[in-house]
Amino acid sequence: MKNSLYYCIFLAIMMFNSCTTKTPTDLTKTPLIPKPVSIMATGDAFLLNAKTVIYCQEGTEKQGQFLAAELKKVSGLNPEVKNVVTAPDKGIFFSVSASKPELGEEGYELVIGKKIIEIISNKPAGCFNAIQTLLQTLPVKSAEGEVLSVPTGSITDYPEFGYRGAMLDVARHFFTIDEVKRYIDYLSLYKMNVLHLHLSDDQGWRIEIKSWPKLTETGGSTEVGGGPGGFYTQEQYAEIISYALERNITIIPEIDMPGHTNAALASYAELNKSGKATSLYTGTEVGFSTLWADLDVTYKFIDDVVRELTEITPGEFIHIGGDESHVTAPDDYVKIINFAQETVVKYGKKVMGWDEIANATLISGATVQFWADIKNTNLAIEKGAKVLVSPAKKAYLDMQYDSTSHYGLHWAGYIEVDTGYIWNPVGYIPALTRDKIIGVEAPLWSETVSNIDEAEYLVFPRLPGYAEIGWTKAEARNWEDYQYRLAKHGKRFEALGINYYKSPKVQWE
Ligand code: TNX
Repeated sequence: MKNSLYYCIFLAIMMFNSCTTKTPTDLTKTPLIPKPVSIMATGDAFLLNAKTVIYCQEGTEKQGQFLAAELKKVSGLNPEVKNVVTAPDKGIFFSVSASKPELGEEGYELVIGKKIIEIISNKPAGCFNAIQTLLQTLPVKSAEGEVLSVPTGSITDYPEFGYRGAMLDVARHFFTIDEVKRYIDYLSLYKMNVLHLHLSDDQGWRIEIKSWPKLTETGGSTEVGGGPGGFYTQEQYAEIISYALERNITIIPEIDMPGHTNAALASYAELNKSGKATSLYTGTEVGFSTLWADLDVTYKFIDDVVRELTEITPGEFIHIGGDESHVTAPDDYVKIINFAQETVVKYGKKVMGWDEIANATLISGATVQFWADIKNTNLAIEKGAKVLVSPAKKAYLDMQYDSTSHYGLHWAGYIEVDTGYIWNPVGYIPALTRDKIIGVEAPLWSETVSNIDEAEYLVFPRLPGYAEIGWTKAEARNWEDYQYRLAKHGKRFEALGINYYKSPKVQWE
C-alpha cells in the first residue's frame, strides 16, 4: 500500500517534470526579432488553451480580433473576444494607457503573468506591435487542441525610428494584389510600418489614373521579359491600403519622373517631343527615357497624376522618384522636379524622392531617400531635408548574396546576411546624424524576380535584419546575438511556406 503510494508520487513527479521541461519559461531566451528595448523574466508560464478569452478595452477591439484570427491560424484555438472596462483576473487583456508617454505611438508593454497577459499601449499601433511579439513567443504551428505556453515576465518596447520600410517594385514585374498582401504580411511580422510601392517605370505603369486611362491600358500591358504585366484599379489600390492599415503599415506610392517614364511615353504620343509614342519596353536598361520640360502637357500630366494619387492615398508622403534621369538636361530636371514637389504640396502631401532630387530646390518638408550618392545626400541635408536611409551597398534586397545566388543583381556588391545586418544608419556617412534620419528602408527592385516566390528568396532571410536596424538602437545590436535569434526563425519561414535563402552565415536549426 505504502509502496504503491510512493510509486504514484514518483509517477506524478516524473510527469510534472516531463511537462515542465517542454514548457519554455525563460522569456529572455525567446528569439524575438526585432530585439525589444527590455525584457525581464519571471521563470513561469502562462498556458493558452481553448478557454482563454481575449478582453479588450474600448479602442482595442480590432486588435483583439486580429490576435484571435492569428491564434486560430497558428494553433486551431478559437478564442472568444470580449469588451471590458476594467482588468479581468485571467486571460489576455488589451488595455489602453495614456500614462506612459515613453511608449510613444508604437510602443507597448507586454506583461505576462501566470494567469493574465496584459498588453498596454497608448495607440492601436502599439497594441499591434505587442501582438507580433506575443506571437513570436508561440510555436509558429501547433497541433489542434495543444496547450501553448508563454514564458512569463515583462517586455517594454518601442522603436528607434518611426519609419521602418521596405519597397516593392511592381513596375518591372507586376505583382498581384494577393502577392502584395503577402509582402505586407511579411513586413508586419517584423513590425515594419511602411510599404513603398514603385508604381511606374519604363517597363510598366501599374496604377489606374482615370484622367489618363491609356497609362494602364497600354503602359500596364507588359513587363520585363514581355509578360502580360497588369495594374491596380483605384479600388484595388484602396484594398491594398486598407489591408496594410490593419497591419499598421502605410503605403507610400511612387510615380517616378522625369526619367523611368517610358511606359507613360509609350501610352501617350503627346508626352513626347517628337509627337510619336515610344515603343513599350521589356528590357532592363535604366536611364534612357524622360518627360519633356518644354511641353506644356508635361505639367498637366504631372498635376493630374499627383492629384489622383493624393486623392486615393491616406499616407502623408508621395514619392516622386527623380532617380537616374540620365537623358534629361540638368535645368529641365530641376524644372520638372520643382513642379512635381509644388504639386504634391499643393494637394496636401509631403514630398519624398531619391537622393538626386537634392539637385532641385527642395521644398519644405521634403525627405530624400539616400540610395547611392553621398554628395546628393550631403546637399539634401545642407538644404534642410530629412533623410530616409537605403544605401544600395547594404540595404538593397535585390542585390545577390554571393555569386551563386539564383536571382538578383550585383552592381552595388554582394550582400550576405551578415553584411546586410552589420551597419548603422546613424553615421553611415558623417552628415547622417540621428536628428537627420527618419528611418530605414530596404528596396526590392524586380528586374530579376517575376513573382512572390522568387522575391522571397531575396527578401528572406534579410528582411528581419532591416526591421531590427529600424527598431532596435545600434548599441543593443550585434551580429552574434542576432544570428542566434535569426537561426531560430528558419522554422517560422518554413511553416509559412517562405522560399528563403539558407545562408551559410547562419547556423539554422
Ligand atoms: C537603380 S535605386 C535604380 C533602379 C534599379 C535598381 C536595380 C534607384 C533609385 N534606381 O531603377 O531597378 O538600381 O538595383
